[in-house]
Amino acid sequence: MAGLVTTFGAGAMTNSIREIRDADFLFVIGSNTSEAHPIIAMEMKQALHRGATMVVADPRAIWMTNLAEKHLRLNPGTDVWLLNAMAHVIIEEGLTDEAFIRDNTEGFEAVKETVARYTPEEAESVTGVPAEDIRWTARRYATTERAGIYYTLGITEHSHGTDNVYALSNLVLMTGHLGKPSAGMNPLRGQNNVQGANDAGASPIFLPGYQRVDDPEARAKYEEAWGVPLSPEPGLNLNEMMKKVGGQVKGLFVMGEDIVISEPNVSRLEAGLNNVDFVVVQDLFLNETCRFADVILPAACFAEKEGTFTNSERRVQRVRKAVEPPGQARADWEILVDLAARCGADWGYTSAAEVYDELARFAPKFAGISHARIDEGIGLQWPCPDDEHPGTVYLHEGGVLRGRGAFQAVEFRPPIEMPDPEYPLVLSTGRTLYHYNAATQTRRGLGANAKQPAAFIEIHRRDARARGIESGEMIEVSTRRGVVRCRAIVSRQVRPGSIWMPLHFPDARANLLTTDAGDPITGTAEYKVCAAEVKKLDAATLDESEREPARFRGSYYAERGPV
Ligand SMILES: Nc1nc2c(c(=O)[nH]1)N[C@H]1C(S)=C(S)[C@@H](COP(=O)(O)OP(=O)(O)OC[C@H]3O[C@@H](n4cnc5c(=O)[nH]c(N)nc54)[C@H](O)[C@@H]3O)O[C@H]1N2
Ligand SMILES: Nc1nc2c(c(=O)[nH]1)N[C@H]1C(S)=C(S)[C@@H](COP(=O)(O)OP(=O)(O)OC[C@H]3O[C@@H](n4cnc5c(=O)[nH]c(N)nc54)[C@H](O)[C@@H]3O)O[C@H]1N2
Ligand SMILES: [Mo]
Repeated sequence: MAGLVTTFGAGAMTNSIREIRDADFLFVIGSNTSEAHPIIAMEMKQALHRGATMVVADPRAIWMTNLAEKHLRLNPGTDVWLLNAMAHVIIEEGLTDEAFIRDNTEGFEAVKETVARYTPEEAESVTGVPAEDIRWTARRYATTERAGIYYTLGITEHSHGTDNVYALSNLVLMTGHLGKPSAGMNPLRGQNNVQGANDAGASPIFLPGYQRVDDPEARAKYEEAWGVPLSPEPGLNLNEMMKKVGGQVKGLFVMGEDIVISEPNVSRLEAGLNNVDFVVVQDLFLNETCRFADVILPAACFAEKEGTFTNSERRVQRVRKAVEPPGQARADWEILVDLAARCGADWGYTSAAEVYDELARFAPKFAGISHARIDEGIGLQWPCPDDEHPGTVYLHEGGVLRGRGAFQAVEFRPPIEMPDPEYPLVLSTGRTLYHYNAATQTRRGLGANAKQPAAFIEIHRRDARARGIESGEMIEVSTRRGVVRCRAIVSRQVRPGSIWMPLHFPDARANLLTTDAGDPITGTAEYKVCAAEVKKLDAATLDESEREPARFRGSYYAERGPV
């Protein structure tokens, strides 16, 4: 997201969660908000109660589409067409904010030229969304003062994810929906503290606080502070790194990730893992990746340690130790400090507060934040440049931060793998309310497991019937990369020609199927589209538990069942 970093902040929500309830128009795109961000979905519902209008752009029927004024049910991977056509309408009908464009942005002409070719009528033929709905959405978005965009992985997990984000930010810039309350561009972050990890420099291109590794001034500051030379070369992103495992990458230190569940095209990754010299896993549990580990370091969980978490709205909050860690488990930072000491580096930290002080000392965005300041209250939102600063509720007030917001003209590029006669279905993957990512933490809890005990795939009635598949039966799902078995859930949640499965289950890993093609800028994998086929399994090949569909009754599947 390089462009966004220099123009729009750092890939965080521009606005705050509390502002959502005051929005008058919500454009929710590629976000299954009620299952993946239920707290934010509650804010959205409050806005709807006040009379706000919501449009949801999503290939699937999700809970939020029941509440939306319109559901733009686009074909997977066609967002650039949809968004460019919305820009087309906004320009054609003179709904742009000319003063905002003039004073705050650059590059509008190129976008104008590009989107002129993206007519709503042609967009309808590519996206499947009626041209009139595209026009209506564009008008309402442009002409509502408090109009916010909320997006997640349906936008980013594509080989053209960055293009999708640019196309969205073009809409924000041309309508001037920035630097105001209840508006802006709001990526809803994923894992707890993924924002904090990025802020702290867990990225191949940034030092802490979004200071680029190839910026000589920033580097010099850290070289002096840390007393070591630093490489000016950006490192490998996750996608590139995983492809080099077993080749150029000879060792891995895996901390808080279950890569053999969550990385794409995982059979290729496993082949690589069998070929590396040394693997360390630092985790709460013996996760699936531990099968490949030489050493396992037991870590303490959130309730067993001090520190901070930073949420989607850039709010740095204190986390406090409530219970002692079990056995030999220790806080991640303590393990890392000891490891550094064994390698000859004396980092000298004796508490999480000291680690934070170091972060704040050299990263201007967090300079005014410390454990002491956030011990009371609900934390502080960065940027917070000094000890007196109250924090920043929404970004870009009174003009785009750091100069001008750059428009980026983008052309549609289809997903890397499209359906063909051999693999005629589009497979998409994601998450459900009941499990959390690799499910390391949710498979052990009885409640979530009772609701959703095993892997499943949603398939439209028409495609199921054509293959003689009934709801609840075991089927085989295959792509060019792998095969898994799971239950079929016949459902109109998915469009004809599309199938959908969660990534959560080790017994049927979605990522044996997915492609590891990545976005050229971020490396984010195309988890949302690949070509697949399904077939009914011969009853003779089923084991006892697979033959018994009873445990599916009364569960999540029945609730969602055919609609
Ligand atoms: N219960 C629960 N909550 C979670 C998680 C969890 O595992 N379980 N994980 C957390 C994490 S790490 C993250 S990153 C977030 C993710 O949160 P989300 O991104 O909301 O989760 P996904 O299930 O990946 O769903 C993305 C949505 O995009 C849609 N989509 C798919 N393809 C396309 C497309 O081409 N265009 C458009 N416009 N939409 C598309 C899908 O149908 C789906 O509704 O959730 C977080 N919250
Ligand atoms: N097919 C498909 N694959 C996907 C996605 C998709 O939509 N589709 N989404 C992707 C996304 S957005 C994400 S974020 C990833 C998530 O994938 P992962 O990061 O692999 O999954 P998680 O379950 O979030 O957590 C990983 C591990 O962190 C451990 N852990 C939790 N707390 C701590 C701690 O405090 N310290 C330490 N050391 N360990 C801890 C857990 O026990 C668990 O083993 O999956 C990605 N993979
Ligand atoms: Mo995520």
